[in-house]
Amino acid sequence: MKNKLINFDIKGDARGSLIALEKEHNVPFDIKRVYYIFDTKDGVRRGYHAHNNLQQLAICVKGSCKFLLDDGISQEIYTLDKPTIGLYLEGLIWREMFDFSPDCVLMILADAYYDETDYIRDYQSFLEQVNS
Ligand code: T46
Repeated sequence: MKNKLINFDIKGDARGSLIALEKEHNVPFDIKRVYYIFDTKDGVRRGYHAHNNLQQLAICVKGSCKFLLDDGISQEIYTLDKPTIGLYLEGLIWREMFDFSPDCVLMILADAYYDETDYIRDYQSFLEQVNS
């Protein structure tokens, strides 16, 4: 899987911490959209889809959650529990997000505007596409 964790430099001083996200410096794509997921109810699992053509960077800016990534062959679980790391998502990857802490704010940067036709929401269709 090409997905990977990116560590961000902290611009810290006596007042506290600051992280800047910039195209090409620590975000490997042109940012067209930012959305965030918060107030996720206990026990909820989200996602259950892949994308045909979308790069994203997921950052848990508060609290924690987990990502299950599945490339059709193997599965990996990533824990996002600090605002200093981002999970880069690209390629044909099935994703599920779970174990959201009550205070979790999951921010996601994307390289394209929202487009429902880019989603593969059926797991069998996803597997067929992986193997085609
Ligand atoms: C992804 C994972 C990590 C919009 O109107 N605009 C948007 O930019 C997004 C992302 C969603 N929506 C609407 C579509 C649905 O009516 O918001 C509602 C919830 O979206 P969805 O069920 O797709 O949310 P998740 O948490 O399952 O998945 C989201 C992203 O959609 C997806 O691209 O990779 O987070």
